[in-house]
Amino acid sequence: MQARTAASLHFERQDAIGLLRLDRAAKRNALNDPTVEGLRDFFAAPPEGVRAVVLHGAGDHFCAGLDLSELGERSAAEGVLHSRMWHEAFARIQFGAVPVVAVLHGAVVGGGLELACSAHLRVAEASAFYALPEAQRGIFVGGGGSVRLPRIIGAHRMADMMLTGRVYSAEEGQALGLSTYLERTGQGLAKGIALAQRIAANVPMTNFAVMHALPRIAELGQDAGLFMESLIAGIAQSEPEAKVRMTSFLEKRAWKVKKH
Ligand code: 1HE
Repeated sequence: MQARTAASLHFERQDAIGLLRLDRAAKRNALNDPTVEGLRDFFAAPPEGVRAVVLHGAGDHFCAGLDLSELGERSAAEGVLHSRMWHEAFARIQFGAVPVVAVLHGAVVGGGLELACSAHLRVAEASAFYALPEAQRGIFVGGGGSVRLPRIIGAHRMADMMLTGRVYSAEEGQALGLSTYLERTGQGLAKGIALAQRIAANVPMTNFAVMHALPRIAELGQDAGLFMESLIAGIAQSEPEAKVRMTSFLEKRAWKVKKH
C-alpha cells in the first residue's frame, strides 16, 4: 500500500510496519527542505494502523546530511528558522506516535546522523560510517545534533568529530552506541523489519511510555524520576491488554524469555 509523501520519500507498508525510504540516491539522500518537511508531515500523522516504522535510505548511503546546494544567502534569522524547522521534523520522529527503527548504511553524516539520532533504534550495516563535516563546511549542526548526540556518545566525542573531522566506522559506532545492532552489508533492512515487528506486537501504551516517558525520566533527578516512573508503571499496568498478557503467561500460554 502507498501513502502520499514527498517525492524524495518512498513509503510502503508490510502489515503493521511502515517502510519509509529516503529516495534521493543520486544526491546521496541529502536532506533538502521538501524532504525534511515530508518527514515532518509523515511522522505528524503516520498512516492508520502503522505501529512501527523502519526508516532507511536508497542507494549506497543512508544520508549525506543537509543539502548544501540549498544553503544560499540566508540571513541569521532565516538560518534560525530553518534549523527550527528541522527540530520540529525530528521531534515528530522522536516524540511521535510510533517507534522508529533507522537502518544505516554507507554515509551517515551531518544532518543524516542527526536524523538517525532521532530514531528509537539504530541498526547499522558494516558499510556504515559516521561523521560531522559541519566544521569543515564552516557551519554548525542544526538538526538537534548538539542535544541528542552527546547523550549517546558524550560531548567530548562529538567535539572531536566536529573539530577534527573524525570518521567512525560501523564497528566503532556500534561500540559507542551509535547503533545497537550491527549487521552484514545487505542484511540491515531485514533486521530492522524483524525488530519493528517485535515492537509492533507490544501493547501500544508500553511503546508510548518508552518513547515519551523514558527519555524524560532519564533527564530528571532521582526523586522526581522515581515518582514519574511509578506514575507510568501504574498507568501501564492498568491497561486491559496488560492484564490479558499477564494472565496468559500465568496460564503458560505466553512467550517466555529465552537465552540465545
Ligand atoms: C550532495 C550532498 C549534500 C552529495 N548536499 N549535494 N554534508 C556533507 O558535507 C557531506 C557531503 N557529501 C559527501 O561527503 C559525499 O557526497 C558522500 C560521502 C556522502 C558520498 O560520496 P560519493 O562519492 O558516493 O558521492 P558524490 O560523488 O560525492 O556525490 C554524488 C552527488 O550527490 C553529487 O552531485 P552531482 O550532481 O555532481 O552528481 C554531490 O554533489 C551530491 N551530494 N552530498 C548536496 N550534502 C541542519 S544542519 C545539518 C548540517 C549538515 O548536514 S552539514 C553536512 C553536509
